[in-house]
Amino acid sequence: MKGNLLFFLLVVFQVNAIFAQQDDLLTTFQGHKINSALDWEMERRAEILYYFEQEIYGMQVKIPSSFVLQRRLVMQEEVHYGTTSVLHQEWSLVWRDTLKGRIQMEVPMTLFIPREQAVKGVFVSLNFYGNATMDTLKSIPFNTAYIPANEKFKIVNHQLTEASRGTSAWRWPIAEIMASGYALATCYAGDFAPDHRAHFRKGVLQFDVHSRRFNRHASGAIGAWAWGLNQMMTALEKSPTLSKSVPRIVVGHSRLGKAALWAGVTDSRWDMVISNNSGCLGAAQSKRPVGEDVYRITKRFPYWFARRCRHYAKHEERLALDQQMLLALVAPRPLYVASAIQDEWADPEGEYLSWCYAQEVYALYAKSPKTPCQFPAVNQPQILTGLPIGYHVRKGDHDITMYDWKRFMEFGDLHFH
Ligand code: GTR
Repeated sequence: MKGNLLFFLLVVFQVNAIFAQQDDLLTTFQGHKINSALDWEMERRAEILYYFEQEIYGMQVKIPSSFVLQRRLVMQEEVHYGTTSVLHQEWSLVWRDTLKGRIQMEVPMTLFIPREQAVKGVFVSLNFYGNATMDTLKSIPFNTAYIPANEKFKIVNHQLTEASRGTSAWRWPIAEIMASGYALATCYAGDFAPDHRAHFRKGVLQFDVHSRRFNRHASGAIGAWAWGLNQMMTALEKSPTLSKSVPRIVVGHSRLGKAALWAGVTDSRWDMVISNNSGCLGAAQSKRPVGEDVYRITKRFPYWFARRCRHYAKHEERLALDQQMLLALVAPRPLYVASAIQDEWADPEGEYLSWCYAQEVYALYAKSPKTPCQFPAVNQPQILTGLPIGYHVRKGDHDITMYDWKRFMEFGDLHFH
């Protein structure tokens, strides 16, 4: 009885860590000045990562140690995109509980690898409506998890239909990616966490040890998507057709851009991190009163974040510093942020500012030239030799387009060759 009461009190009055207001990325919550990359990593980086776990995205997903990830090759074939010969593989990622001797979760992964040249890098990305929407290839199986209703993608009764095939192909310029020598792997985000407030726990979060109890710091859907991306990398590392030395690039658009950033931050195996139009609680500044704010995002999508995140709704002033803290956690690895000028909801200039302010941490690692924080003109990408971070704002609206992918590949070419 006493034990229960104590547990109840602990749950209800969870003590929140105090994160002091900051006006400097390089000053710790305790007021220590950071002067070196070592101090950054040992002190400041660690506390900022903890801050984002506790306050925004929730603690990193942790599944029971009896679960093992296995991969099964379901199908492979040679396909052609223009003159490029491509190996198309369908994988099934399986989490088996070795204690219970049963499969707890199964996620299909679609992989494309250019065949006739050394692979320059592999883009790893989640999709919004199922793998089969990215291309018309009949050999891509249908995901069976819940899919949000959407006429544009021909989703009927929350499932894919034959007419869904290739409906998001404009977002996946496979021909260009393959011709440029990059591989591409994708999974459906909803397999890791369905994008719905009533269903989001039906993916990995049902096994997350932190989500088991009433816990306002447990992960939301973004954390589950990030976990999925990190697991995809683990699966790819074992791939016989993709050498381990191939650089791994995590990329995502919009809500999945937030997830790509969180994956890049929580798993240092990523060699490059790309955010496309990630907006509020992605790359954008939270304290700039432009576009989406914490109140609106947590009201509409409360399940994306830790429950604790609602504490900042209409109270952005309570947040420590701003989202440059998140971007800086990628350092010293190459980071690319992409915006679109008409995407006002994501606040392109706010995305740019976080990117620009994060340079302070990159400067601890190398004497890289810092660009002054001046919002660039549309379609004038900041991809410069010696600069570990890249940025562009393109013309047009909220989307991920050929223009964006071409810049990502230029940025990859610059850093990996
Ligand atoms: C919007 C949301 C944004 C962004 C976007 C998307 O409704 O407010 O934060 O994530 O969805 O994912 O397309």
